[in-house]
Amino acid sequence: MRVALVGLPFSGKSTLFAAVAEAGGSEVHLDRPDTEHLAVVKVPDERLEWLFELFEPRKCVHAELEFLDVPGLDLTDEQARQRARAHWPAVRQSDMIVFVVRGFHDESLPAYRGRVDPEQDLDELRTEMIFSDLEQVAARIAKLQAQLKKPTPDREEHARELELMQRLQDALEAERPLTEAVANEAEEKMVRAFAFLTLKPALVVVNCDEGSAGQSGPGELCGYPAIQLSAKIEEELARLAPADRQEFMKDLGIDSSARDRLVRACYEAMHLVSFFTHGEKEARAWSIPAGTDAVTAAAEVHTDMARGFIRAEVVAFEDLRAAGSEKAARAAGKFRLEGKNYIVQDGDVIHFRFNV
Ligand SMILES: Nc1nc2c(ncn2[C@@H]2O[C@H](COP(=O)(O)OP(=O)(O)OP(=O)(O)O)[C@@H](O)[C@H]2O)c(=O)[nH]1
Ligand SMILES: [Mg+2]
Repeated sequence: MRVALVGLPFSGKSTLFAAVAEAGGSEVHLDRPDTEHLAVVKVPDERLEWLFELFEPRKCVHAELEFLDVPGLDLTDEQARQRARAHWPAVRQSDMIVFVVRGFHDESLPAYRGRVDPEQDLDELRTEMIFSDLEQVAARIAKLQAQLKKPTPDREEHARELELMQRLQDALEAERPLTEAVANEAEEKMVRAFAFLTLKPALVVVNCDEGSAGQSGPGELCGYPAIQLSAKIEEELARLAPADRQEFMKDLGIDSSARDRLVRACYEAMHLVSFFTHGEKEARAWSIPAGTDAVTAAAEVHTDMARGFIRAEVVAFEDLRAAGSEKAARAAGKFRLEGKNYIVQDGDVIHFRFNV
């Protein structure tokens, strides 16, 4: 899963990116400010660490999330805007968008358009995304209309798609969310290849003043879920030794690091859940969309496990932790045998039984 950090110039994207990447054990080299940078971040999960200590396999393998640091989008003049638009394809290839907006005040760093106003910044970004999606929709409509003039065998399908694209166009022009315009799964399939920006899960990070770093923030902004943090403080935190970090965080009233909060918020926005597997070799966390069935989850681990799926032996993490050991959890009747259609729950510890 890839998360794109998107924002207007100098909102603190690269500072946040560095903080998250460094805390996630990955080195960052921000040598070129005009290109995207990618970092792979381990998803923190104390449940996985608990399992690792209990079962003592050789390795502990965290789930991973990719963060893409996108250069700031300057929309103040046409030339800059052209350059900004060159970054949308990379954002389209990402699974979700994190808007990083400036909420900090700093006289030495002139604010974009002379304002520190997260809502207006978000509105400007959203308008640009709508514009970009509209262009794609218009191009597709023109193409479909041309095709419909010819007696091709796919006429019916094209007509259906044209009707859908026109509906999307109406929604975008009225600044209504595309999620409302796409009516069902079949339509969702039809639009998937376009990777519309305004259809992506999104989250806002308000990069606030250092003094507000410990405050919880607005919760929601312009209809997006929002969190608040100070990128600058988080970057300093990420560089400290873990022991000093705890103390510094306590002083500032920060209860969890930017990486932890951001990753958690991204999981929520993408509706991802985690399940765990363990064996002699490793204890491992896996991420899947909420609502995934057992056989699809098994395919994540190994295609053979899905092909030869017999049963999933499942214990909820909290039941295992409460029992204290696998043996005790079994004795308490906490292990279940589930079939292919079982919907995997967040925190399930699973042993797949299969036969190939
Ligand atoms: N005071 C203050 N300055 C910050 C904060 N975050 C970033 N800055 C400063 O703002 C400037 C830009 O930070 P970057 O992280 O490079 O911002 P960016 O959004 O990546 O910038 P572009 O990629 O050029 O759009 C740097 O001088 C940072 O030190 C913050 O939370 N508080
Ligand atoms: Mg940057």
